[in-house]
Amino acid sequence: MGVMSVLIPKEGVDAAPMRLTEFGLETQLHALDWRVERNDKLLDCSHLRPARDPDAGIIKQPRYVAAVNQVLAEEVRAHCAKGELSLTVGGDHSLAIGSISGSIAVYGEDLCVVWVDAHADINTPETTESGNLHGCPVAFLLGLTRGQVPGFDWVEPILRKERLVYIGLRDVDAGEKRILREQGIRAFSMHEVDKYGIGRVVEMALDHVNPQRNLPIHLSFDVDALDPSVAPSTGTPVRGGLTFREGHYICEAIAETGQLVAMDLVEVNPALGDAEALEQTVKVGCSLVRCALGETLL
Ligand code: NNH
Ligand code: MN
Ligand code: MN
Ligand code: MN
Repeated sequence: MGVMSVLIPKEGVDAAPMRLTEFGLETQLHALDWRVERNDKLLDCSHLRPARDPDAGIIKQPRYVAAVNQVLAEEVRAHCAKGELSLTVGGDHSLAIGSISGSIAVYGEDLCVVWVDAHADINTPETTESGNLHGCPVAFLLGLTRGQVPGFDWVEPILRKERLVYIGLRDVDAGEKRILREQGIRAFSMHEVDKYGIGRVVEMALDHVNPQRNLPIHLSFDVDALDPSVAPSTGTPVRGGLTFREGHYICEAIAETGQLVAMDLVEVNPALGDAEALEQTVKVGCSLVRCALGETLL
């Protein structure tokens, strides 16, 4: 089988990549016949932290997050350009600004993004209530923020909203709901998962972004999409989430398309919860990646 790389940012949830590695992610991928080329350039991002990084309005650490993402974008771009599948293990979801900038630099407007999350992460500097950039990556990628946040002028907002689809939403801010409505972005919340079942939801989601199943897919998987009983060690757990099987089904169905070119696994936070919660969350993270990379039940 092909080649992949593991790229590893960044702060707050910075212990997660090592935990997944310790838990055997690389070995598990070898067992699935992947050659793994690990890229540790961003395992420690502290050298990228500027001496002074004052808030930009309400936005926290804008220059630092921008600098890490700029490096990440180039690393992902280089891996994708070699035809490798790029796996970015986070870290928080702000890293998708860099990872998707990298994959889209290679695949262009064809790139489809399947965003699996309890949250829409489409806040702009105007709508964000928290000032956390992990709640804003999609707005950057769609060009809803251009020029407003220091450090991010390198981002080429070329993701097309027709190529973006959400699964698992259930905690969407008022401003985000307005943006989703105004932009006409397709989203399958937990309501649709309950109504149609995960099989039909994934089919409808792929029909929307990738009707012929011939376009490259970037899967951005936030573990908080899963129910907190399944993935407890995460920063913003929201009840009523995807079951263990629903989460894995999404990954399996995307693997079946044969079009996965990049994946993010984000928001595992080893600092939250007890040892048992952490082991459970890390294990789930590893198995989601395995399923997306071709592990089957039979
Ligand atoms: N919407 C909130 C914010 O913008 C929460 C985002 N938190 C996440 N997103 N974990 O996936 O701050
Ligand atoms: Mn976070
Ligand atoms: Mn997220
Ligand atoms: Mn989330």
